Amino acid sequence: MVDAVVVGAGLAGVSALYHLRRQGIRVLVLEASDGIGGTWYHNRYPGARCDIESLDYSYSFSEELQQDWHWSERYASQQEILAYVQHVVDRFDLRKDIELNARVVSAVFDETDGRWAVRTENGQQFSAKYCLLATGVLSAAQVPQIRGTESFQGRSYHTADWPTEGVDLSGDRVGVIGTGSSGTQLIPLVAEQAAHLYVFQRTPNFVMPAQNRPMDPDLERHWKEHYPELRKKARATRNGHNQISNPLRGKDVSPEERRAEFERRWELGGLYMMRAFADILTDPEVNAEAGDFAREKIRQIVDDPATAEALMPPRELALGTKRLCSGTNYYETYNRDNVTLVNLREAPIEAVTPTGIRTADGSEYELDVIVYATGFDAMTGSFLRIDVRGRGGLSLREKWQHGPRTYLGVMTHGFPNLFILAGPQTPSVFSNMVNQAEIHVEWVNECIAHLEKNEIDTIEANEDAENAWVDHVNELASRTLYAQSRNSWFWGANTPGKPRVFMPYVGGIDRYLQKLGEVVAHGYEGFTLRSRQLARA
Ligand code: NA7
Repeated sequence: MVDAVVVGAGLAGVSALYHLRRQGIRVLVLEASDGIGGTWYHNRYPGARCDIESLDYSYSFSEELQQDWHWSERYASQQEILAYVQHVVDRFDLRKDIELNARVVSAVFDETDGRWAVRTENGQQFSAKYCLLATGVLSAAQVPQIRGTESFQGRSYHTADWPTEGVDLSGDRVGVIGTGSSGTQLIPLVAEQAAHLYVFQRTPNFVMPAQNRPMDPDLERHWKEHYPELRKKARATRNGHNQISNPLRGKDVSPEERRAEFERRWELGGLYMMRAFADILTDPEVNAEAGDFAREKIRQIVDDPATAEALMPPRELALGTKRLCSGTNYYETYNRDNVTLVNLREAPIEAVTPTGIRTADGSEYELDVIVYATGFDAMTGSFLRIDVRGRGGLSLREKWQHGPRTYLGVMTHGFPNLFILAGPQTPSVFSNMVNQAEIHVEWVNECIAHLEKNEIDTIEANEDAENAWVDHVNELASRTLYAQSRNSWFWGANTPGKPRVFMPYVGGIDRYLQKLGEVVAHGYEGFTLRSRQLARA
């Protein structure tokens, strides 16, 4: 008998276990796979690396942990983040409450006893007062429906489901489909191994140089001396980390100053370009200039002008409205003799054949290996793959059929005591995910403490508060360039049949945190708290 079931043992699930257990809640974490670490367990493809700096992308709950842990690089590799999560789990003795190979298939709220019945694929059933979904926004891998995929006689891999033992590609003819964050990180490393690499590119993305390097000892010392204030500072920013943002608006400075700032951002690397100017995501002209700057860089780096042209993101794709990629030697890789860019905008993939890939212009690419770097059913996929049912048998899939509906991203009306961690309608993917996860876990932890202390049975989001939050999320997004470039997973555009609804919250971590705090200060405003005897709004 447990008090809370947490679904998923990624960064959010592990944090939830740590916090809830400390307040005496009996917790069980159910994890579908055979290892801990969530996205960092599965995305083991060569080059997988975080695009938020490692010192920021880490838990803040233990001063000893942050003092002891040493990050070896500016941006941590997948292996290092995975080692970190496993260290945390061992250090705080969390493993004993995590059950692996326990894929949750359904979670059903029973109104008679006010508890959640959670069932796994292998038939286990658990009952808990609270159910926390920590299944991640980028965890439901997406395999495209391309004719003939099953007929391929070579080897196929998805970046988000990379074999634990690794893959030897030396001497192989490899085709990579997809040039998002995963593809653009992977491509330079595959090119070094493969006999020949064919990159099948549908939409060219903006890829910033990561400027990764070994950890600067002075920077690490500075962080270790000032962790509490740097964590606090991160929470007072829009994006939940300490990357330098320029408060100036691009339109208020001269073209020369804008250019100098773009150059500086290119050197700072990675996502820093997103913070070049306060209006980079709202002023089309400033954004277009940043895009032109990046296109010019591509032209300078790539030797063959036709390849450079094909690698340039189209002008209608505002910079950053598809998640900006952060890579190492990405454009340089196209100067290698063993790399060919296949421009799917000219001729899309027609079929996967037993021996490779055929495009619509009749070209046949003979391959030994196909790598699908084709992303995720993002933001909602992992939640909706579970049959979640609330009051009166209400199905979450049905409720969200036209897009996610939540109050503060943390709960959804009709589903008492169901908490959604770092999911849709939160800053999540626009922020530092560890910070976002911790913010949610702290809020839920405090909420559960409040319920327990006051002998309250259930908490549920009110419909009107939820409607207002959904409107607010949409309204903020409509003021940005995201509203004009809808071809991204932020809009569900990459998943066939998914409604085109903008899913993340663009208001920023700072504003979001303030709202979470206000709701609590006003006695859980917008929620209904019920106990056996009385119901009060
Ligand atoms: P993304 O960013 O969704 O990228 C997927 C890529 O796969 C993208 O280039 C897609 O092209 C391409 N794709 C998808 N389906 C097809 C088909 N059928 N044919 C050709 N190309 C296809 O996923 P990632 O894993 O790279 O990154 C996801 C997030 O993880 C990332 O944003 C970071 O936040 C971490 P499209 O752009 O749709 O034309």
